[in-house]
Amino acid sequence: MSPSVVVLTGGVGGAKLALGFYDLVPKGRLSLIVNTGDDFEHLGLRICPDLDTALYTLSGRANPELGWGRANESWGFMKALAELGGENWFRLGDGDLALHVLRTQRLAAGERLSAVTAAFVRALGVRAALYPMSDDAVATMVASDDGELGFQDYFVRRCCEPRVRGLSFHGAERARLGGGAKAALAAPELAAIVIAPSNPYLSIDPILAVPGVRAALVAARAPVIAVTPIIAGKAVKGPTAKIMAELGLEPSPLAVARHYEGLIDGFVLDARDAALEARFSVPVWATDTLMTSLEDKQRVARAVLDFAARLAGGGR
Ligand code: FO1
Repeated sequence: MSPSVVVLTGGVGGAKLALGFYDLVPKGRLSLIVNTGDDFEHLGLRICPDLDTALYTLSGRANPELGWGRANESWGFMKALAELGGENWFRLGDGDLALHVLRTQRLAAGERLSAVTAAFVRALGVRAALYPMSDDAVATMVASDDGELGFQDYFVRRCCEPRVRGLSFHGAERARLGGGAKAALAAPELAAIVIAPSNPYLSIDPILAVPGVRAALVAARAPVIAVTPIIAGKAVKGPTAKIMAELGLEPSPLAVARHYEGLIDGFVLDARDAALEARFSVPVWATDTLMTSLEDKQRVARAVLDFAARLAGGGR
């Protein structure tokens, strides 16, 4: 059987790397385990932003300007909503709305989120598995100077402005890792488990908080490799560096690798930070990790696979 790859991912940054793997790994051999701590109910609809970013990215429908939602979107619904005095701080495009309406309907009819997601994956012709980290509800809560905020309240409504004091993942202790994700992590043909360059605190930690995920990473025969979300002290996108500073951490790839200590067998560092190489406690591979073009995404994905092969050959 051809080798498979599992990617633990949040939103935009993770989806970019996943797209790099999508074209590299034989079709059907890529699995994403996706953060659902950002999910929330809005206007009566179930919104799963990271699952949708992954779905739109792998199906070639992602909005490249926004980083979320669909390309070539129209906004008639939002205009009409605002006219009627509805909440418009969280923007739902007309095409995107169809996904949220259908998902809400199917969940209300008793289907599991993993099954609904798999149906969308098939409908949009994606030949990879997209697993929500759990079918059970987990909500990322942000303890801030302005009190405890729901994730989207913090991230979108408040534009990540409040100072973060801590994060918690409500419901995680009771959440169960889905069967598909569990099987993907334990597959004998697995070549690598990749922790995407998503925000470690907001996007990856909720996945790691689901009971069984950490143990599955430790037990995996394939190397576990994290890709840096920090380049030269800055996040490529989003509030990773700001949150690290607020949590009293130096915004550096070293701190990220330390955060994953005990779980990872290797760390992909950006070439701009190559001077830090000797200070890591796991093997490091330095490369240009900025992913703008499709070629960049494939290049980084290839580097991760080469690194995984080297680590596997070296007998971890
Ligand atoms: N992010 C924004 O910054 N503003 C929005 O209005 C917004 C709407 C939105 C709608 C659907 C969806 O799937 C995602 C959306 N996002 C929006 C992105 C999203 O909430 C965050 O980027 C993620 O939760 C973080 O990964």
